[in-house]
Amino acid sequence: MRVMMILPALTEATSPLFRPIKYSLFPPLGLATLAGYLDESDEVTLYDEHVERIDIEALPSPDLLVLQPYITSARRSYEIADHFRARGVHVAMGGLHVTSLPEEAAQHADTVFTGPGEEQWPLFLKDFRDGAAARRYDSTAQRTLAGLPPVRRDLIKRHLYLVPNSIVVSRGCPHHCDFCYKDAFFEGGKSFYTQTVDDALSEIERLPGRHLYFLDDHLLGNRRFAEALFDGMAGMGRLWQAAGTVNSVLQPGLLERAVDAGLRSLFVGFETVNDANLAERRKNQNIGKDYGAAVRRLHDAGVMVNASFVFGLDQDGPDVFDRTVEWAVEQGIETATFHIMTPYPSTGLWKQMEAEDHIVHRDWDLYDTRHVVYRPKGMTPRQLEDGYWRAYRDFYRWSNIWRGASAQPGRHERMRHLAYAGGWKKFEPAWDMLIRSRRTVRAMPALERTLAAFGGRKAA
Ligand code: B12
Ligand code: SF4
Repeated sequence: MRVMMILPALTEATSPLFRPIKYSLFPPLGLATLAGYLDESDEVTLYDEHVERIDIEALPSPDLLVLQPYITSARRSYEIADHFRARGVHVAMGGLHVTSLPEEAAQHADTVFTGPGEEQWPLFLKDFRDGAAARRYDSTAQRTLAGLPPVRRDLIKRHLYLVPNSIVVSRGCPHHCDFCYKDAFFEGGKSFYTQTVDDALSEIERLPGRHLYFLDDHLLGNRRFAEALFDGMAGMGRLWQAAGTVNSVLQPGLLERAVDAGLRSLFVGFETVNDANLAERRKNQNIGKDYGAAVRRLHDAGVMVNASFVFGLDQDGPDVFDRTVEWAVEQGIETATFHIMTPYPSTGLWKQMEAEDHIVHRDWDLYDTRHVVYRPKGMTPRQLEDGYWRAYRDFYRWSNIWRGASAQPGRHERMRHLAYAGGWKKFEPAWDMLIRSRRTVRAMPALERTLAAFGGRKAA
C-alpha cells in the first residue's frame, strides 16, 4: 500500500519572505507515530509543510492520504484533501482540530478520527485493507501507550529541524484549564497517561546526540513516573528542555532530580499576573502560588525559564501588558511567549463565549493567538492586539535583556541569559538564513553548548 502523510502548514509558515524559527523547531511526531503502525511492505512518505514546499499538483496519487490539521492549518488541510479526493484518493484526517469539529472535517475527508490515534488507527488500517473503512472512528475509554510501536523517525528529515530530537512520553495533562485543547480532545476516556518508564528510556536511547526536547504537556505531571524517568536518565549525559507547571516546580525534590538528569530549560504556563483570572479559567493549580519563588527555584537550580502568558482574560485591563513585561523582566526570565486568549472550538472557554455571544468570527486562519477573535471585556480588540505586539517588543528590547540578565543570581547565569535570550529573538534574520540553507540542524551544537556551559546544579 502507498501511504502519503502530510502535516499542512498555515500560510505564514510557508511564506517565501520570512519564516519565524518556531516553525523549524519540531518534527511531525504525531504522524511519525501513526506511521509506526504501518506494515514493512507499505511504502510511506511524510511531508511537513512547515519546513518544505510541496506542489500538490505534482505529487503522485497514493492509496491513502493522511492529514493532520491544526486549527490554523485547517484551511490548507482541506484544500489538500479536496485536491486528492478529486483524484479518487482515500483521505483520512485526525488530530486536534478534527476532534473539535468532526463534522466540518468530514466534508473534506473519507474518514475522520477523534481523540488520540493509537487505538482506532490500527483498526482503521485493517478495515481499509479489507475495503471496509468506516466514515468515522472515535477514540474510546481504553487509552494506553503500552505496546506503542517505535516512532518512525527514519521518515523525519532531521536536517530541516533545529530540534530533531523532540520526544513525547505521555499524552495529556492532569489539569483542566478551560482554554486548553486538552479536555475536549480526550473527552470520553483517560486524559493523562504515560508510557512505561522502560519504553520511554528506550525511545531516548534511540536518539543521537545530547539534546532532547520533551513536547509533553506536563512532563512533571505524574510524580512517580517523572522520578523514575529522571533516575533512569541520570548518567546518560543528556541536556533537555520540557514543560511543567508552577506547582510542580515548587514541589520539594522533583526539580532537583530533573536537573540531575539534564533539565536545562522549562516552559512554564504562568498565564497571567492577575490572580482573579485563574479561578475563572480553571487554572486552579496556579492559584495562590508564589510565581517569584518558582522562578528563583528554577534559576537556583540552573534552569532557564520560558514563561508563557495569555492576554485578554476577563480581568485584564489595558495595563496588563506593561505589568506582565515588567514582572517577567524583574524576575530575570530568559524567554517569554505571549498569546492573545483564543477560544478553540469545543473547549470550555469556547462554550462560554458562544453562550455569551462574544465570538466575532470563525475564520480559523486567525485563531493563531495573535489576533482577537472575540469581544474582550476589559479593553478594545485594538488595545489587545497592540498591547500584545508591544509586550513582545518591550520584553526583547536590549535594555530589558540587560536588566533581566542583571536580575540573575551570578555571573554564569548572567552570561547564559544574554546568550540565550539575545540569541533567540535578536537574531531572527540569521535563523532565517539558516532555514533557507536547509541545514537548520547545524545550529544544534550551539544550542547544546549554551545549555551545557551555563546550566546545571552546583554541587551541594
Ligand atoms: C510541537 C507543537 C508545535 C510545533 C509544530 C507542530 C508539529 N511539528 O507537530 C510548532 C512550534 C510549529 C507549533 C506551532 C503552533 N501551534 Co502547536 N503545538 C505543538 C505541541 C507542543 C506538540 C505537538 C506534538 O508533537 N504532540 C505529540 C503527538 C504525538 O501528538 P499529536 O501531534 O496530537 O498526534 C496525535 C493525535 O492528535 C492523533 N492524530 C493526529 N493526526 C492524526 C491523523 C489521523 C488520521 C489519526 C488517526 C490520528 C491523528 O494521533 C496522534 C498520536 O496520538 C502541541 C501540544 C500537544 N500536546 O499536542 C501544540 C499545539 C498543537 N499547538 C497549538 C497551537 C495553537 C499552535 C500555534 C497556532 C501557536 C502559535 N501561536 O503560533 C502554531 C500554529 C501551528 C500550525 N501549523 O498551524 C495548539 C493547537 C490548538 C488546536 N486546537 O489546533 C496546541 C494543542 C497547544 C495548546 N495547548 O494550545 N506547534
Ligand atoms: S496545565 Fe497546560 S496542558 Fe494542562 S490543562 Fe492547563 S493549559 Fe492545558
